[in-house]
Amino acid sequence: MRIVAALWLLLTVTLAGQIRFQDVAQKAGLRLELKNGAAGEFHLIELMPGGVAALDFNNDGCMDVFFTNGASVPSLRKDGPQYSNRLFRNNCDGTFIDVTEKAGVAGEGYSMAAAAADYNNDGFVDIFVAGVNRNFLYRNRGDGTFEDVTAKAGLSGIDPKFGKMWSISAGWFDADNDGWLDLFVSTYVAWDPKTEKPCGPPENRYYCHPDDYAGRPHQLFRNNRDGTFTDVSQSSGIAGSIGRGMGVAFADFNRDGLTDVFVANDSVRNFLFQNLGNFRFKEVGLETGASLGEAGRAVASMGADFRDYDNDGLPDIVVTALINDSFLLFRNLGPPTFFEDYTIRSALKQATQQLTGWSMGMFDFDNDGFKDLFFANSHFPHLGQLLGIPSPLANSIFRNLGNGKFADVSKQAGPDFQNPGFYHGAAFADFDGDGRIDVIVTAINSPARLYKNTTPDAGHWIAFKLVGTRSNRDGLGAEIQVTLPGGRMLYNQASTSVGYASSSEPLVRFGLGAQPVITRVRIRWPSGFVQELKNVKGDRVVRIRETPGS
Ligand SMILES: [Ca+2]
Ligand SMILES: [Ca+2]
Ligand SMILES: [Ca+2]
Ligand SMILES: [Ca+2]
Repeated sequence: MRIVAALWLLLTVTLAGQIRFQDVAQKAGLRLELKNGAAGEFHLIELMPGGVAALDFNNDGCMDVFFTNGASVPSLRKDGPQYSNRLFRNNCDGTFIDVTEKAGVAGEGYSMAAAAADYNNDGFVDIFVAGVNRNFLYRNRGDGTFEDVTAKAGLSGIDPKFGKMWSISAGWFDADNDGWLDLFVSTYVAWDPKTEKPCGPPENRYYCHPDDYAGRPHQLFRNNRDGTFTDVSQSSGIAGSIGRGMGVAFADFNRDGLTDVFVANDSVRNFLFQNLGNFRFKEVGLETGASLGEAGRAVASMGADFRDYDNDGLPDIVVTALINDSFLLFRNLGPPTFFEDYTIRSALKQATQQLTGWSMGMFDFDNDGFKDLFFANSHFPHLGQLLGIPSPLANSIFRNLGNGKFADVSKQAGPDFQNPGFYHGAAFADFDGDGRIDVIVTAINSPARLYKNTTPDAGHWIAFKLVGTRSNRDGLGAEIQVTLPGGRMLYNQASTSVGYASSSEPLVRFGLGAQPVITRVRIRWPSGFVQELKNVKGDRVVRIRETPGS
């Protein structure tokens, strides 16, 4: 068995090409310059925007793009088209067209994040937009237009105690596995432009440290299955842990069939909310080891993904952070203690120490059967003044070597990948349907990039489009185990909440290396139903409908 595994590894390593990206945003007509509204007053919100979503709003099989955008500061008004949120339809021919006006999703206020999923199970993906002091829910009518149902749904985000909140990320998951998606909203800090004090000497103003602002509770909204939601932040225990929330990622870390919630916190320890069932959560970050960096230090965490990088069936956590923190990798070793800090052992520490990362994702970019890491990077603006280094950075791609280590292969990823920028949001989808996962990345005050994955000699692949019947329609929370000829197993799960403030394709994707056919697929649906398929041909998207009793 060990020899077979070693040979398999050798084969995939030999076959896999260098991961490469080409920026095709301009050519594809995907034009969005993220505007943060900064006008020299150094309001904290200006540092944080840029969420983007990959979603198929018209069900033609081609992934579309929704960009969030900022507003004037301090008015928080989108007082010009430069601040409009934007929806681009994928024409399925390598180009996109701006359909914002027709779709009715230009938005209002200062937007931060997008979370896409089908909350009402009608087969059309809906969009939740999180922002400063106000959130929006757009219901997809199915005819290319969206209805603002925020008030009706009860999702404007006003907290009974704290009032208006600065929501910074959000994600859909089925907390109680009743077949209807619930909503988690990550809250940053108390912020009011009228009372925000200036920081730094008068002749050299700068942004204040997050420690200068009070934290606020995260929010959980239960889907009432009738288009309305109930705020269960208090009763669920979620509001009891106050951090400075940033990215949100979901997985079932302890394999009990209930989806758990990881929240990256800025300069406060990270939270892992264990789902106890019946809308009760317990924050177990410290006791499970998923909270702190080296030497028990809280890091300035921003984005996170919660997937199985070492194919042992247990979802792991990778977190982006600030310069000098290094990013974090928590490997899930199972019970009783679960997570252990593998940042050094995975070779991520040295390689990320001088980076500041925002959105990220754990996907198999060369389809060799091992999930790699993409990081959207940039230091805070004006950091140069303080540290004597430039703030714009190039993005990073780290290849999973299959032996527990990652290698920084960014420099070999092509000339388009070397351009520095103020990169923030990133969403992942196969926009051109060639089986190689692509990336859309936003950059503050400069054009978004669409990195087409042009990796030569990428391996075989398969992607599953889930259609839940008892489970939520998107199948979010479903876990898929793929068995390759020879017995090797790969794991992934359905989640659109990936990285920072962003939302990725709902498909569950696998790189298969040299194997064009898989021996077995086992799907554990959120309903608890387990479905199996045998001898499935790869290199295509396979639609799987949940069929209990079949
Ligand atoms: Ca589409
Ligand atoms: Ca819908
Ligand atoms: Ca890989
Ligand atoms: Ca592609």
